[in-house]
Formats: sequence, C-alpha cells, structure tokens
Amino acid sequence: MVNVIGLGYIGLPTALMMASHGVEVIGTDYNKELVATLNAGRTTFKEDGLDELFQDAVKAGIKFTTEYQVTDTYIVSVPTPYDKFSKKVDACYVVAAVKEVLKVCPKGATVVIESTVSPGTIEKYVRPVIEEHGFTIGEDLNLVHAPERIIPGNMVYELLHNNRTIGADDKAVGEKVKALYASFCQGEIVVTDIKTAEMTKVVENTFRAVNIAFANELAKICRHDNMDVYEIIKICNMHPRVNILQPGPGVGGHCISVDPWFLVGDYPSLTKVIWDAMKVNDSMPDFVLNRIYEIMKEKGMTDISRVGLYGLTYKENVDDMRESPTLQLLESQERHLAAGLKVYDPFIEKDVVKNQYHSLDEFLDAVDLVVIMVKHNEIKENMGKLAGKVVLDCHNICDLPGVYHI
Ligand code: SAJ
Repeated sequence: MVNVIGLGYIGLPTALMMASHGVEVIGTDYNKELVATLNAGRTTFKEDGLDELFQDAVKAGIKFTTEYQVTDTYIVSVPTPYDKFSKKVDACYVVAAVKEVLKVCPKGATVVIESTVSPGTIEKYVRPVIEEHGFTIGEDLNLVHAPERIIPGNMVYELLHNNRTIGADDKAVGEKVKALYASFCQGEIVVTDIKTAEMTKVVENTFRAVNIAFANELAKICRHDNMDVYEIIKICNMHPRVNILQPGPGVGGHCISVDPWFLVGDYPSLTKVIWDAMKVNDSMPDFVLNRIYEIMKEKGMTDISRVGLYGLTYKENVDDMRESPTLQLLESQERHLAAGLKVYDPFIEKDVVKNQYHSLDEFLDAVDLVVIMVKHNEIKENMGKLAGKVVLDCHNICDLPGVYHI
C-alpha cells in the first residue's frame, strides 16, 4: 500500500493516478476540511480530467484520511516555499511530514519525496532527521527523490506521458520505485542519485524562467523603440536553432517563479544570469502598470477605477492564483494609488481582492480600459465584446484594431 502525504496540486492527482492503475492508495493530509471534501466525493481544485480520475480512483478503493498509515511506501508531496529574504528553500513541511512518517513506518519502508527541493536539501535537512530517530538509511528506511514534473492545466495527460527522474542512494531501491511509477507512467523513467534528481528539477524550471526573462527583456527593448516584439520573435523562431518564448505580464505559479531562487539562495556568488532573469520577470507587473498609466495619459483617461484587469490566476484556464502577476500588480498599485483597479476572473468564484467582479458582462460595463492579464479561453471566445474598449493585451491574443501591447 502507498500512503501519499499531502493532497494538494501534485499529491492528489498522483494518488488518484496510482489508485486508478491498480495500486492500493491511502491519501493523507493534515487539513481536515480538505479530507472531508474528498470523502464527500468532491475534488478540491479544477483541472481537466481530474473529476473523472477521481471517480475511477474512488471506484478502485482510494481512501482519504488525516492519519499517517503503517505501510511500506510513502510519497511525500507537501509544499516547499522559499524564504523571501535568504531565497533558500524552506524544507519545514517536508521535514515535518518525514517526522510523522518516522512515528509509524515499519522497518524497511521507502520514503519518496516528490516535493521540489534544491540540490543538497535532502542531505542537509532530511537525512539528519531520520538518523536522529535512530534509523539507518539504506537498512531501516530507504530514501528516494522523485520530483514531480506536471504542468497545471494539463496535469492528467502529463502524469501519464511525461518522462520522470528517480533519485536513490541504491540503484535497486530506485528500480523498485521506478516499477511503482511505471504502473501509470508511460514516459521514460531515469534512475539516478538523489542530488542529481534534486538539481535536474530546479534546473528545468530555471531554464524556463531564464528564457521567459529573455522574451520579457526583448519586449522592453521593443517597447522602448516602438518595434513589434511578436513579429520579431516569430521571424527569429523561423531560424532552425532559435526558439524564443513569449513575453507576458510576469511569471507566476509555484514553480518557475520560485524554484530558480533556490539556486540563487544556495549559490549567491555563482548565479548572475539567474538572478538577473528573476528580477526581469519580477519587474513585469510594474511594467504593465506603467503601460496602463501611459495609455491612460494618451487616451486622456484620468479615472483608474475605469480600468479593469482580466484574469487573476497565474496562467490560463486554471484556478491557481499562486504568485500571480495580477496579484503582484494589484499589490504594487495599492502602494502607489488610493483608488482601485477593477478585476475579474471566471475561475475565481470567491472574493479575493477589492473591486472584484463575477460576471464578464458586468465587469466590461464597469470599465473603459481592459488589460488582458491571463489568456483564458473565455476571453478568446468573447473577443467581440471588447470592441469599443481600449485594450492592453499582454498576451497578443486580441486582433481588434488599435490594441495596445506590453
Ligand atoms: N510564461 C510566460 N511566457 C512563456 C511561458 C510562460 O510569461 O512563454 C509564464 C506563464 O504565463 C506563467 C509562468 O510563466 O505565469 C509559468 O507557466 P508555465 O505554464 O510555463 O509553467 P508552470 O509553472 O505552470 O509549470 C512548470 C512546468 N515546468 C517547466 O516547464 C520546466 C511544469 O512541468 C512543472 O511541473 C512545474 O513548473 C513545477 O511544478 O515545477
């Protein structure tokens, strides 16, 4: 039996996927409300295919509880935030989960850490805790790192199809865990050591952060001299060895906007490119805010409350707001102005910010300038409703005449 610890964005789909592929699974989370929701037959966030997967897993017998289980395999997928000042990974949740596992696990159990951690974190924070409890790693308990790789919005497909990395001290243990993941994963599963697995995960997200920063910097250069960054990127990408990403209003999510900081925190004197890239991405919400002021000035608009931000989530077609550029922009605007921008997101039903709307039509009626912060399908399908508005399109999806870009 596998006990999945942490039933959030990664733990829940992983637990469901294993259960629906013949593995006996019990999911554990310390959040009673979350466990009660799952036990009442409802999922806790929106994701394509998740509800169907949930039904399959429930039929297959998955259980949810707040209790840690006595079993031979644990998968830990709890959050790993970073310390805003030191930029280092904060492994407190991983350590707390491992401590709970140690209270119940039998001799010979395997603990798989899926949470993203910086290279050396397991060595520095997890191993000592296990040893302090009198366990000898490799004899009494096996430690493995299997970093998750799935993208919100396409999680179910990616869980099935992405290649994976398994880091283990002992190849045989790595192979055993590989067999467990192969119960559902159709991609290639590479077995390596723990520190390499830790590093690969952080490097993957850093690669993307640096490349998004490059696109964002190009957008700033092009804005400065009135060039069309999208046309330029399109043409450059026709070169066989060039593949530039897209500029945007900033980088959100719990991964690309966070994980590269782990490297900066751990290797401050060696991370110039990464540091600069993260700063460029972090500057984008303010850059958009400045564009709003510029456009208002050009259009003779003076009332900021007639400006509306479309989208609150960190990217399209998900309900995840972690580190969202819109929230960053609103925070920045609160510091600079008293009156508030209006906001709307079809995926956010609860009131989370001031001046938030819950209907696209009411939102559009209340504003003259619409800023497309997130390219949800809803806005793509309702583009005609923006006719007659001033539009600042941060994603180049609107082909109405006179649209502004970042
Ligand atoms: N973004 C841009 N320009 C682009 C692409 C993305 O500005 O050209 C922005 C998005 O709008 C968003 C942010 O970057 O705000 C990140 O979005 P994303 O869709 O690129 O990635 P995430 O954060 O949802 O998921 C990533 C994925 N990692 C990589 O692509 C290397 C996913 O595979 C990981 O599982 C996930 O991070 C994670 O958990 O680490």
